[in-house]
Amino acid sequence: MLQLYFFPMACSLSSRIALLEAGIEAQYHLAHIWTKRLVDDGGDFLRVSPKGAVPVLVLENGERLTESAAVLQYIADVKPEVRLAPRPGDIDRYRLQEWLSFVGAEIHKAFLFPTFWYKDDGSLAKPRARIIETLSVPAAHLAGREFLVGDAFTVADAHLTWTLLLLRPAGIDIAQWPPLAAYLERMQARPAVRRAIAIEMALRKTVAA
Ligand SMILES: N[C@@H](CCC(=O)N[C@@H](CS)C(=O)NCC(=O)O)C(=O)O
Repeated sequence: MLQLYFFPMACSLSSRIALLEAGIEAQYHLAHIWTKRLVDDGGDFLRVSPKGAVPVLVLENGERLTESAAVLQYIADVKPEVRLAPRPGDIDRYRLQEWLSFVGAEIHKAFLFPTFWYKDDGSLAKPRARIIETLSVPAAHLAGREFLVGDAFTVADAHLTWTLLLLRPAGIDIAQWPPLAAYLERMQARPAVRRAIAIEMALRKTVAA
């Protein structure tokens, strides 16, 4: 069985969404990303992954895979019939990777990570100004489109959805991009997305911020 190391409402949420969307049963382990301890048994998360970051996916053969873009595509490829990713070789597979990179680098690491990691120590003015321009890119893309890639939900939607959920706590009002606000509402209406959020919001209360 696949195993996912996660932290509630961190970027590993998109991997949980993908697993639920695909109907893949998995074991979940809560890794505390600040203390680097495993909540189950107090073990050292750095022994699971020297990166000390979630997500970590443990494959059936025991290999460990990190980095959301890789983990999400792996999950999609376990159940190709669910079509959470276009087939390898299809131009849309590269579109998917294009969006996974954009979400991971330009939204997650350029804005969300410094905002939640460093809090506001006065150094966040530039990322805050830039995120407004950054988010106008998916907003324009999603005007008149239901999903990021093609005409069905993919793991890129799971990943963008996670970042959009964190905008409010990061002090950014999504209402300034009506296509993004409507997209987030549609994504949150999906049973797998709702369930993933409910599970992790309940667990969030058990870990100190
Ligand atoms: N490039 C990685 C970034 C993973 C990442 O930054 N995860 C955060 C949670 S959203 C984390 O575990 N941070 C702990 C740390 O960096 O020490 C990915 O896309 O998966």
